[in-house]
Amino acid sequence: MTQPRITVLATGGTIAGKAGSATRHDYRPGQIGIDELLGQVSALGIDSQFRGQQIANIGSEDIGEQIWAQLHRAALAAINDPACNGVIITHGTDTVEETAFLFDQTLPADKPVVMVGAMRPADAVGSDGLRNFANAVQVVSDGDAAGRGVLVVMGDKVFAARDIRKARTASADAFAGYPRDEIGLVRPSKLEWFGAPWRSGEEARFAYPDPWPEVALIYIYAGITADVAARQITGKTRAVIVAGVGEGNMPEAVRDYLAGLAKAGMIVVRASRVEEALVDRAPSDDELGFIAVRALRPAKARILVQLMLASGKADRVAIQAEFDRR
Ligand code: DAS
Repeated sequence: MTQPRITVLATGGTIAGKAGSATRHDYRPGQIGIDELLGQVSALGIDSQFRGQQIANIGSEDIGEQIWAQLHRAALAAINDPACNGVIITHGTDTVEETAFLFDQTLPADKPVVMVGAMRPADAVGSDGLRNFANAVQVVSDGDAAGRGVLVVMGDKVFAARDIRKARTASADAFAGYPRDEIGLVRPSKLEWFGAPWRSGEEARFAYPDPWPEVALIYIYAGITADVAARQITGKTRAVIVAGVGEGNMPEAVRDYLAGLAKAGMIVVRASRVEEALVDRAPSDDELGFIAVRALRPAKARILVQLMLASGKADRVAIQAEFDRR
């Protein structure tokens, strides 16, 4: 079999980070360039050809529209290149779930795109970066990896973009999935999938947004007032995602305020701040003009609504249908 040809797009994060000491707690993300990382990978004896491209070298808390646009262009170019068999994106773990979901919705599903990060800097005791990278190579090179959307490899688990979230701040086992947990298990030498690809041959679901519509995200807590909620809405806001308590609940005054916005045409989506939440439509949603998020986390719901608004799909029924099919 010929060697898989893999494009590696590097953005930084802890997988490219160094502490300067094997035991220090603080460290700087994005210290190792793609050439150095691929040099370390070549010492692992992996039988693949890599083409590296440094898109950024930052902590993923700083990733946003500008770097997303560059990264998306590079990923699409690699997917369209017949000489490339798959794409690996190295990324910080803090926002990998958002980039994964955005790309999952805006890239075709016919070539594997695998994101990977690390929880421990490259020079820490028990550093996980190289192992995670070797696992990502195993996944991206697998004949069954395409048709599952964007995948994220963390530790020995493979997650789908819709499901993954960072669930812990300090552990090499920091990620979890919901409603599905991991969809595969991987080691540098072996890969097992739990189920067949479900998106084979699928085109990108949405065009890449330009410009990005403004969508607010309001985090609900005990005691939040309608005034505090209103401060997050500007004249340009086209939709609001409410990270509600429990099953997408909020204080009555906030609900009345948002129902007023919905009456005036604003898209209002009830999501939940609970880690594993399923927010179904309630009878009151019809009356109030709200949309129920189903299983998506608030930040991913925000991206989905932005994609829909940017594609001219501002209709409430269409947006609810989109959440229902996720
Ligand atoms: N600051 C984090 C980030 O870049 C660290 C990490 O990668 O885990 O997302």
